[in-house]
Amino acid sequence: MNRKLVFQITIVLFFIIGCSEVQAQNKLTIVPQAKADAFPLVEKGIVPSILTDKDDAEVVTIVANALASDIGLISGVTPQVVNKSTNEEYLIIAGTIGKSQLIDELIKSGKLDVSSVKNKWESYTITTINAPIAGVKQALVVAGSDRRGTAYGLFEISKQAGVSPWVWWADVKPTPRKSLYVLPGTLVQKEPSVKYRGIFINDEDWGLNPWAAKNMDKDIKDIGPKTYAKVFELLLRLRANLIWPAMHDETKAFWYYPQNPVVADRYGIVIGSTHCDMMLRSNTFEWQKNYEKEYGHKPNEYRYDTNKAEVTKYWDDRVNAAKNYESMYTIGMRGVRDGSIVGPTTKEGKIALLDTIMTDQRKIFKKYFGADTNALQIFCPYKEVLSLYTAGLKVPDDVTLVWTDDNYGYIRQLSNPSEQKRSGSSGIYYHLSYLGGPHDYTWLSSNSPSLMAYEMTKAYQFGADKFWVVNVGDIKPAEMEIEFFLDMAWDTKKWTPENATQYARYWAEKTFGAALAPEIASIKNEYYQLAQSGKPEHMGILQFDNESKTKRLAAYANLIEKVNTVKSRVPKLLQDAFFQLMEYPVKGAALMNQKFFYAQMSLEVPATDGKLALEYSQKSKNALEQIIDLTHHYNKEIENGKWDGIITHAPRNLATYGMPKIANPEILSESLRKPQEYDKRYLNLTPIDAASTFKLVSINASDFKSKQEIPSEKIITVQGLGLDGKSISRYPFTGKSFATSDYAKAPYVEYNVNLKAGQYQLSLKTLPNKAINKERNLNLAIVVNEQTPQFIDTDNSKEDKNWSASVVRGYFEKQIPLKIEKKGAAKIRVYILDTGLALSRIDIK
Ligand code: REL
Repeated sequence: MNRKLVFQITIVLFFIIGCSEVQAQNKLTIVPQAKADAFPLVEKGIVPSILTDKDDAEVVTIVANALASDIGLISGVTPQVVNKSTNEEYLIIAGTIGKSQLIDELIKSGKLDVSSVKNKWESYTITTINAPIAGVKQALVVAGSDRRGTAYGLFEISKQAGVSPWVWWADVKPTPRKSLYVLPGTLVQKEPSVKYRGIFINDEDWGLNPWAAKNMDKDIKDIGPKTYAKVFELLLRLRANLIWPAMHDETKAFWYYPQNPVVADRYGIVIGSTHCDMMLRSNTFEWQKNYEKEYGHKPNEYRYDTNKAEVTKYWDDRVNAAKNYESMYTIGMRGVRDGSIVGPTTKEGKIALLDTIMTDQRKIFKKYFGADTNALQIFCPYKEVLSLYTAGLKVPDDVTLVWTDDNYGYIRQLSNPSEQKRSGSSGIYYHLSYLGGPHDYTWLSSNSPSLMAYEMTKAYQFGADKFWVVNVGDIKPAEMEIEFFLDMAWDTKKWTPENATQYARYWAEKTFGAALAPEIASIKNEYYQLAQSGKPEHMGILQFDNESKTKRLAAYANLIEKVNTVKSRVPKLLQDAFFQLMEYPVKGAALMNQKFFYAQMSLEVPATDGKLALEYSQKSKNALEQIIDLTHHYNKEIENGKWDGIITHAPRNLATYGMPKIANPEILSESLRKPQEYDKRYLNLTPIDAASTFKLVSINASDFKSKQEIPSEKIITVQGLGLDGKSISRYPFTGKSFATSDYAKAPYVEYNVNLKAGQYQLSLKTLPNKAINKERNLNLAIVVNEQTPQFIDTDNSKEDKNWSASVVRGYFEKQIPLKIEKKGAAKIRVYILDTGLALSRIDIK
């Protein structure tokens, strides 16, 4: 190497190292050992008080108390939360800029610099200040740009001190410590990537609702203010700010209990409502059940063309009630529940009516807020509403367009260039849990971080930065997936398709400690991988070939063993957390596979081998019994029954959760023999073939021999995505789409295979994605041995008849004929014409 080059490299390294050091300082570091000038968070049984301003937003004091209780869990001593300075040498001072006198004084005196966060959205700075006020030696200061900024800042201290956001919701208890010190330095937290970030509690009838009725809001036997207070605290710990409350029949509407919105406001949480609950009304309860009580007469039909007066008043009254809260209104109209708007039957008629409805809804906003643009509004083109929108329905520019996934985690559509210019921007409604066809998945939670990162990064790159909400079912057991979704919403650059598979390790370390993290992460990732080709809830509608069954049984047996091994090393303090976050979902998934496979195997053994048939029948039955036992343990035994009612092994009593047909039904007890109910919608469902293992050649898409990229983008391998846990995709998603006539200019990958001369089938397996928007496609061009290209459209939205199968088995498949003229190495080149297409496997038979 010549000297000049060495010098240049040194300079570059100097800058890289220098910059990363500057960045490294922008963080809050809490360590167990005393260091010079470090702030003692816990020292010899002494903890500093937390000083807040009584004129600041209430959430600041609420979260200060939560932090105090977290420090109490760590040290055994709970700090006081005070409004006046005490005689202590050390204090935590927390407040909102412009709301807290003390914070404002510190700024004025030049001791606190808030220039990078002031007037920003939900930002904060945390710093140590020596001699901040008379008599105080040192303070740890949290200054928020607004009320939630301060709250997130306070919880950052708790998090860095080792307290998981799931400390209460999954009993992740922090490691006890005798001392903890905050190193001197400053953390400046910039604005979150996505402005409104939250969860939708849904299908709560057999989990959250019975549990809340039994353990939380016992007075009303429902999900009410006490439950919501805990939900809101969790949201703040997860740096979220929005709720779509529960809305099923068993639960009374959020607004029915006057304390619910009050609690939301105290916690600084924005109240919205789901895609069909317009204008913050919850129709299943408020229109169908409670209208007469509220209005003194029975309602006419919930439709706007014939019953405008009643519907308008119903909406108007809610806006009046909600006007002083931080609220977000869903506009437009659907049926009472998750169905199409009632009235006109043609598309044109529906569009015209929706147009009138939105105009009238905005008149209500004008009445209460001075201008129709002054209310936060979303429009959600969910299910059939998307087709009305794409057929020309106009949505006011300031309204946020909330795109949705197809209920299975694959986003249906994103903003085109002109939509990206809308002042209301766009957002996403995403599912981790779903009730509906082809088959519910409301029991466990298995949509992987890799899939979420792929879809949500794409959404963000296409402008969905205003609103992200995720359907979380009953919250439990979707803990890690919820946290990942909200972590992404907070900082979309931190978690991307390229590193999402590492999230499990990051999360496991924060939750269970560094020593156990590698094994826990590998269990989690394997759990997601197995669910990619068949969710536990879908095992009853999937047909696997024998080789796949054997492989899955072995893989799950291995997972159970790993769970047991790790469990034996988990500290006693975290045993219940481990059960909730790891053991129950992983074993549940494994046992669900065993239940179905052994049942099928019992029926397949030759009639002469009754012993084997009986053995398989027994194994199937044991699997179900173990699921029931584990569920009982979850509800009744852990944490002294704290979670009683939160989980059932048979949501909605669907047949899939019962005993499948076995060779020896006589071994079943009466209760196991009782058939579960089948939802009528599923009766005609033909089992769907899962990925088969038989083929001549199977190539993972990432095993290409060469590739050709184009400037300003690359071809990435997304770990944890697709059938074999690796898929390739163009990145970023905003790259150009190539017309088929231009295919030769598109990026490509090339594979070499050795085949005899002859006629074959080439099968391409991709993620069941949809084209990003109507102006783009999801095309591939396949060129074998420089022959003429064959074009393949992999857009799963265009193939409605295959959609169900694709999302359940986890891949979209297209087959083309492959002609090999002479024996030897064949060159298969795959041009990737579009972004948003993830190729996972190429099979030849
Ligand atoms: O039952 C309902 O109406 C809702 O639970 C569903 O329609 C929900 O909004 C939908 O997104 C499914 O998850």
